[in-house]
Amino acid sequence: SVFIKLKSGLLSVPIALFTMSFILNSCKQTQPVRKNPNIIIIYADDLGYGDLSCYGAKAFSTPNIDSLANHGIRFTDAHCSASTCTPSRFALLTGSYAFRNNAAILPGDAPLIINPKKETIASMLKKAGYATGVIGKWHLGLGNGKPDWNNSISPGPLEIGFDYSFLIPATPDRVPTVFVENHHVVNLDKQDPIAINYDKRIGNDHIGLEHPEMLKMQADSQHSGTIVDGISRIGFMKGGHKAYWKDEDFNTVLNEKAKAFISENKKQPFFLYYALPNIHVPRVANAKFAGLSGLGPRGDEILEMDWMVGELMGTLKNLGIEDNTLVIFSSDNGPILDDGYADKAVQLLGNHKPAGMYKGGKYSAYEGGTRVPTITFWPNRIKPAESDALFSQVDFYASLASLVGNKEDIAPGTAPDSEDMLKVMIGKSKTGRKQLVEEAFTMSLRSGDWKYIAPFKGETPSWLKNKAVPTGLQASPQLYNLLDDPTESHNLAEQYPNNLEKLSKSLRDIMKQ
Ligand code: NG6
Ligand code: CA
Repeated sequence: SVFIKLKSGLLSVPIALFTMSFILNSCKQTQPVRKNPNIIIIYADDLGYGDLSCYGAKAFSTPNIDSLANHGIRFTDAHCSASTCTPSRFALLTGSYAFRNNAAILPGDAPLIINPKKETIASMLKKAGYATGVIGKWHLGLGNGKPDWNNSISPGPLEIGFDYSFLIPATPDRVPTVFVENHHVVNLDKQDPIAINYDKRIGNDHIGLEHPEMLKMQADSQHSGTIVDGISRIGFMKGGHKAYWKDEDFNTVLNEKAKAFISENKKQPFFLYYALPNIHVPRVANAKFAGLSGLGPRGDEILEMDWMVGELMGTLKNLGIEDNTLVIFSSDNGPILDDGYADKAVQLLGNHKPAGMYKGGKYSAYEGGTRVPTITFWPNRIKPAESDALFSQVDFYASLASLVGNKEDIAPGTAPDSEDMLKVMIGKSKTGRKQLVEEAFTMSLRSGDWKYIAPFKGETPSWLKNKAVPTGLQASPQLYNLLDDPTESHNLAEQYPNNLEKLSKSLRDIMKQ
C-alpha cells in the first residue's frame, strides 16, 4: 500500500510517510518496550551467613529480609570479595580484586582509593541512563591527600559516577562522626571547624582513655579516642560539634534519604547503593529496637536492619515500582562478636551461630569470612529459588553491565576480575564461577569444592591476635574439600600435593594478571 500511494502523486507523500510511521509504530507496540529495572544493592555491614532467619537463625526472626528470600533467590555459596570492609567495597564498585590496588581497612582521613579516571558500577550505569546514588557507609576514602572537611570534599562518590551521595565517611567507630552530603559536611558550623588526627590527640574534647566513666560502653585501647555521644571512637577529632551524628538515628536518617532518592527518581531507572551501618560497631540500635532480640545490641541491630529493609520495600511498593526493581541484598564481610566494644555480643549469644556452620568470620580466611547471605529479588523476572552457584560481589559489575546492555562497552583493563553472572543472579542458570579468590590477610582460592589458603608470611596485627575469631593465617599451606568438610577442619595439603600445587599455581596466575 505504501508503494501504491507513492505512485499516485506528490500530494500523497505525507500520507505515505504517515502510513509508514503508523506501520513502524504498531510494530513497536506489539513488542513490549523493555525498560531497564531499577537496581538497589542493600549492603549490610559485618552480617554473617547465619545471621538471618532465612539462613537458619532461630534466636530471632527477620521477616522483611526473609520475604525477599522467599520471593527471590537465596544463594548459599555467594561471597563478598574479602573478609573486611574496604577491600570488599572496592571490589564491588570496580569489578577488580582489592589486592590489585592494595586496598585495606582505611582510617577515616584517607584519600579516595578509586581512581576517578576508572569506571565504576555507578559510572557504567549512569552511561546506561541511570540516576545513581550512594547512601550510607562509604569507607573508600575521600579527597586527595587529607580531605578538607570544612570546604568542598572532593574527589568522592560524585567524581566516580554517583549523582548523589549521603555518607558515613568511614565507619561508625571512626572519626569524623559527621555525615557528608555530596561535597559537604552536613550541619557544619563554620565557627567550629573540624580537624582530624589518627596519630595524636588534638582539641580539648574528652577521650575514652582518660574518661572511661563517661562511656555508655567500655572500649579497647584502639577505640579510646574522642568521645562522641558517650562512645569513644578510633582517632581524634576537634570541632564539628553541631554536625555530630547520633548513632541511634542512623536508621531513620538514612532511610529518609533513601526514600527521597527513590521517590525523586522513580520515573527513570535508578541505581541505589544503600550501604547500611548495621551491624558494625559501635552497636547502638534505636530505642525502638533496644532489647528486642534478647541478644544485646548486636541482635537488636539485626532487627533494626530488617525493619529498614521493610520500610524501603514498602516505599517501592507504594510507588508502584517494586515489580521492576532488582534488589540485591548482601554483606561486606563475615560476622564478629567482640570488635572493640563491651556490648555483650559474646555473653548474650546463646546458641546463635553468626556464621552458620562455617568456620571463622570477619578478618578470617575461612569460609565464614566471605560466604555471606546473598539474595536477589525482582518480581518481573526472578522466580523464587535457591542456588548454590559460586560467585562473588566482584561479579556485580559485569553482570549488571550485561543486564543493561553495556557489556560490550567494558574497556580493556576495566573490571578485570568481574565475570558476567547475570544468568546466575536472575535464576536462569546455576552454573557459577569455576574459581574464585577470597581475600583476607592472606589469599585463598576456591576451585569448585576445593579451597586453598595460601601460607601467611607476615606478622598478624597485634589487635587481631586478641580476637576470638580463627583467622586461618598459618605459615604452611592449607587445603580443604568443602564437600566433605564444610567446616574446614581437615587440612589435606599433605595428602593431595598435586591438587595443592595446582590451586596454588592458579592463584599465582590470577595474581600476576
Ligand atoms: C579495625 C577495628 C574494628 C573495625 C575494623 C573495620 C581496631 C582494633 N579494630 O581496625 O573495630 O572498625 O577495623 O571494620 O581498630 S570494617 O568492617 O569496616 O572492615
Ligand atoms: Ca564490614
